[in-house]
Amino acid sequence: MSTIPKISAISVPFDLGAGRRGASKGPKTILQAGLLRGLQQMGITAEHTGEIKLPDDQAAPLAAEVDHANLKYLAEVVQVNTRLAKEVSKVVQQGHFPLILGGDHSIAIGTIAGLSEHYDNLGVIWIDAHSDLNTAETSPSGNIHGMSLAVSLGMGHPLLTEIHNKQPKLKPENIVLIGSRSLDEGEKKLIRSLGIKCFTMYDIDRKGMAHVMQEAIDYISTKTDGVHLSYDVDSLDPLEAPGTGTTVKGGLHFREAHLAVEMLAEAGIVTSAEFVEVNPLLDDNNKTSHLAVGLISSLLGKQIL
Ligand code: B3U
Ligand code: MN
Ligand code: MN
Repeated sequence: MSTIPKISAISVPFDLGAGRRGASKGPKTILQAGLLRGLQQMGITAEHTGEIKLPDDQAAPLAAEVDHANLKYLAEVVQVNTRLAKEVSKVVQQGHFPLILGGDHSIAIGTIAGLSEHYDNLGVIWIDAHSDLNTAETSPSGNIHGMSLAVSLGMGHPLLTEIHNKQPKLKPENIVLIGSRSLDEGEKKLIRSLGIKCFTMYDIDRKGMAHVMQEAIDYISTKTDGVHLSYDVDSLDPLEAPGTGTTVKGGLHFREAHLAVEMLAEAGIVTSAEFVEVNPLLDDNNKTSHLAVGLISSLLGKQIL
């Protein structure tokens, strides 16, 4: 990235959108792995703006009111994402680069909601083993982290789609999925019917990561006024990133994962990013937190030479 604005890191220690607990501890271990120090050593100005407050008892009456069949912890997800959307919007308003540390992937709902206030044509690069395009009707689990991209497209419970007003937050033609290898039937149908650009692991194997990333960059950069990178660490192979809740074998290798963010840095198109689903309780010696720090540093311009 040529000129990097000040980075404002926001921690979201929330994991009720996932099926397993522990991703709430992700932000702390990513910070402990030396994220801010590393960025400062690169000459980047980075601050930690603090943690998004977790759901409180106010969520309980809301939970009682709403129909939340197959939407686990709906009220809590709504509350946290409403707060996150406001914070992200504030950071953009200040002219800083929002760097969100999850947390499970349901927090993309709040991130994208906050960003959408400032962009008419927000692009999203979604690096993930999954597409997170389920709704309550198609979800096999009821876990909202598997629905966040659908919500951002305006599909799902109104309490989720109406967070931070603007609807929908995203257009299907402004999304690129990369690393997909575990898609539910309803998600496959949606990807096809909406024509969402999707680079599966097959495409990465067939064409190579450099080719896929160049296609993705060319596809998204001309028609968007900002690009958000939503990076789920389960996109990596479980051998590289064991500390995450829903591992799927056959994922990105360390070098492919880094090349993707290095090419994004070189293209200079990314205007915000989030790194999600780091679960230290499942990790091997904080390997996945250190990996996340490496990926963030590369995204923000760290080079080998
Ligand atoms: N597609 C499945 C599994 C899943 C999605 N995201 C994660 N897992 N991390 C679901 O439950 O929606
Ligand atoms: Mn995900
Ligand atoms: Mn995933």
